[in-house]
Amino acid sequence: LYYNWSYVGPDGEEHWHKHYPFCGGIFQSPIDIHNDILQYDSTLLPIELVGYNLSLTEQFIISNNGHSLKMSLPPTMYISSLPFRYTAAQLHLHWGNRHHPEGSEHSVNGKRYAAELHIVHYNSDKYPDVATAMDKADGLAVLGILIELGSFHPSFENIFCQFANVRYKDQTIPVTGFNVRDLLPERLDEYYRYEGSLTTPPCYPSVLWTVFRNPVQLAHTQLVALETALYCTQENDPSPLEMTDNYRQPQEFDERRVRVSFR
Ligand code: SG5
Ligand code: ZN
Repeated sequence: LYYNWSYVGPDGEEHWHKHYPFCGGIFQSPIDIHNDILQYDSTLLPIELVGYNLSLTEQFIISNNGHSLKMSLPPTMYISSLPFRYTAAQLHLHWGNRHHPEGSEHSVNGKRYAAELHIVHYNSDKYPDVATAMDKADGLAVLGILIELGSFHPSFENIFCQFANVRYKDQTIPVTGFNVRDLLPERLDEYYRYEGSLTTPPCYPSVLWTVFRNPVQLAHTQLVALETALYCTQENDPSPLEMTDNYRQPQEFDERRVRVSFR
């Protein structure tokens, strides 16, 4: 079912559409969020999160799938301020490399940030699980958190301290809970909103995107750890491939508008 894809070479993003036609289709993400396409929308309410403070006695799985680093999230965690309940499924990251540490997917007025955190949720009012929801127009809601270079962020260490255990593709490690709210910016009322897609194959146009206006900061040491710790390949692979630059280029956005919750 899942044909090989990558961010470079003969399986790179310009070839995705051959095996995954939606990648050449409509409503694609990410985009450059620039001033000319913004439209203030007074109906955009502050994002409200429930259950983001994960239990210290429960275990969650961090895994490397060869494209990113993911942490599974429990169904007790959801967004309550959208027209449907969107229940959390997983979080993952996109980043650049040590020499070009600009690896966010969304950019703002042409400026790419260092990295980007995605918290993927599915419409649990209408669909039983994320796999069923992921190709439905109202199936997914992803929160995008831009990451810039700055001061040390202790909460990200809950994930980053596991790098050594998931260096290679298909490795997994259980971790105990922490407060995922702490990975988000302080202000949850200022954000960009548009209808888009998964940023990786199969690129389904099923995502209600929320990208927060304010970035969070990681220290240089934390960014370098993210950029150098992981591999796209399995442990015994004779030609190891570093997991870097796992972001897609901005997609065309003619006719579409990004709604903004702030003036
Ligand atoms: C990453 O981005 C995720 C995908 C995610 C896509 O490739 O990969 C990881 O987190 C590494 C394990 O997540 C999975 O494959 C887990 C099932 O795809 C989905 O979330 C499908 C529902 C695309 O997500 S994104 O548009 O937010 N970037
Ligand atoms: Zn993503």
